[in-house]
Amino acid sequence: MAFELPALPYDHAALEPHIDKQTMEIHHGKHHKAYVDNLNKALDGQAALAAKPLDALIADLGAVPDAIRAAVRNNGGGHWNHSLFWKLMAPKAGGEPKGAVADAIQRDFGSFAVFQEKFGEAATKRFGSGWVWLCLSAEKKLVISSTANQDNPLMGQAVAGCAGKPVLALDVWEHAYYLKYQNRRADYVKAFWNVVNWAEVERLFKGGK
Ligand code: MN3
Repeated sequence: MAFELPALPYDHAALEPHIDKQTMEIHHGKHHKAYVDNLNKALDGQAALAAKPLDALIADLGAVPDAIRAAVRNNGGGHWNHSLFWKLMAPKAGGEPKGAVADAIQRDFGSFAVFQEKFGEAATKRFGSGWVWLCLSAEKKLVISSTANQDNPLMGQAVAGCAGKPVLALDVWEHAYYLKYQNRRADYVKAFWNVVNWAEVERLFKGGK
């Protein structure tokens, strides 16, 4: 069974005016699709690896042959990251979280405002292309980190430079915002807060897959 591009859980225009329709069309239909296609291409003839669930595949890159490891890391990471990212946004969403994740943000950052500031700082400071993460650590603490390219915390400390279970993610590749925001990454980050699907963040925080 080859990996497949998941459908967007809403219309391409549903996140307007914060994330524009054309960006969503290209981001999902071209960029994400290319990660899926290139992952399948890399795994051609690798039946055992191709049969693994995606999270298990990218969490154990040591099991991937040298010749295709970079391709699996980049494209498997790209597929996993974007599949998560679409669900972390929603129309008529955003604002402040409620419930258990709100309490944990308060506990680990002092306030929602401080958390937003630190997450935004990680986003603007990430040089080049990458992602910003809010993860639940092994000690059950919420931590902010960022990775380059399509790396993610599932790949572990040694590969990605961070670890933990992602509960919130932000794509800071230029392809995620350039059409509408050009070089203004900080404005894109500000807009992101209007579309965060906190119900999904809460579900992941509570142990959902
Ligand atoms: Mn992207």
